[in-house]
Amino acid sequence: MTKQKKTLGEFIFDNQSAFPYSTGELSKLINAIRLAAKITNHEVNKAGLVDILGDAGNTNIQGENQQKLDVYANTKFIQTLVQRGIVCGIASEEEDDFIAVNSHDGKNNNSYVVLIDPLDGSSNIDVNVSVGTIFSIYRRISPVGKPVEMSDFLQPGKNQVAAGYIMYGTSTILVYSTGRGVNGFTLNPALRTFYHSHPNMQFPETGSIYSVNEGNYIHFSKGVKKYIKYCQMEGGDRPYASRYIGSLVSDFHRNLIKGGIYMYPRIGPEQKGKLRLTYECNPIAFLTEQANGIATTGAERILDVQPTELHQREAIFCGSRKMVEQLMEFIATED
Ligand code: AHM
Ligand code: MG
Repeated sequence: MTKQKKTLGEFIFDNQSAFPYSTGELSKLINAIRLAAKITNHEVNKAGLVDILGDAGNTNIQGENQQKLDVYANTKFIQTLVQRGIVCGIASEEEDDFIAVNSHDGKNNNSYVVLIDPLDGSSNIDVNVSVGTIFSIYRRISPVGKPVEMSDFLQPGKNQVAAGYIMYGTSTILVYSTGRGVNGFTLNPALRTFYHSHPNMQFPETGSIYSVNEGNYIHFSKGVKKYIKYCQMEGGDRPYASRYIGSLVSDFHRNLIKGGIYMYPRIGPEQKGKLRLTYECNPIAFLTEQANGIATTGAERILDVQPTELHQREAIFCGSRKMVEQLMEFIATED
C-alpha cells in the first residue's frame, strides 16, 4: 500500500516542532492563508456559474479596473488575517495604503506583516484561465506593541521569512517556502484538504521554455532582444518553446516544474517594469532562489532591491539558473 501523503496542516505542525523555541506565530499565519485560499478557491471555481464576473466599478491605485473576484479575494484574505489576530499589518495590491491591524486595546503584539496580491492575473478570469494569489511575509522592524510603519513594508525581499502562491488552475495548488526549500500542496476538493504533492521543488538547471509578452518587443533593451532571438535560433536544444499565459503564477509554476525563464523587462517610453516589486517580484524571487533558480532585475538581484514605494514596479527575469545566466551575458555585452 502506498503511504498517504501528509496534509498541509500536518506539514506545518511538523515544521514548527523542528524549532522547539518558536512561538508558532508563523505557523498560525500560514494556516490562516491556507483557510483564505480555500474560501477564495471555492469562489473562483464558481466564477463561470454565477453572476460574479465583470467589473466591480472601482479602480485601484494603478488606475486598473478591479474585477469583482479581485475585491472578493482581497476582502477574504484581509478578513481572515485580521480576525485571527495574527498579523500586525497588511499591504495589498488592491489597497492604496497599508492596513495597521490593532487589537482592541490599541496595541498589537504580533511580529509579522503580510504583503499580498489577492488575485493576480485577474483579467484572465472571464476567459477561464488560471489565476493566483501571491503572498509575502516579513518580521516587522518597528517595535512590537506600536502601530506598524511604512518601513515595515518597504524591506528588501531578502528579509522575507516566508513567501508563496496559490494557483487556481486545473487543480488548486499552494506552493510556499519558509526559507528551507519550496513545497507544493494540491487541494483535494472533495475533502477540502491540501496534500503534500510536490516535496522540495527545484528549478531544473536549464530548460527549453521562454515566457515573455513579445508584443512589447519594440521596447526591450538590446540585450533582451538578442536573448529572445537566441531562444528562437537553432542550436543545442533550441529553438525553445515560447509559452506565455499572462498569469504570473501559472507561467512561473510551469517553468518551475519543467525548466524555463520568465521575463517581464522594462517597457514603454519611460522604460519601467510592470510587475510590482513588493507583491509580485519579491515573493517570486524568494521562491526562485529557494528552488535553486536566479531572479534579477537585469542589473541586480531582485531580493537586494530596496523598495521606496509600496506599489513600485520593477523588471524581472527569473527561472532556471543556466538560462538566466545566459540572458545576463547578453545584457552585459549589449546594454
Ligand atoms: P495584475 O496584477 O494586474 O493581474 O497584473 C499582473 C499580471 C501578471 O500575472 C502577468 O504575468 C502580467 O500581468 C501580464 O501582463 P501583460 O498582459 O502585460 O503581458
Ligand atoms: Mg498582480
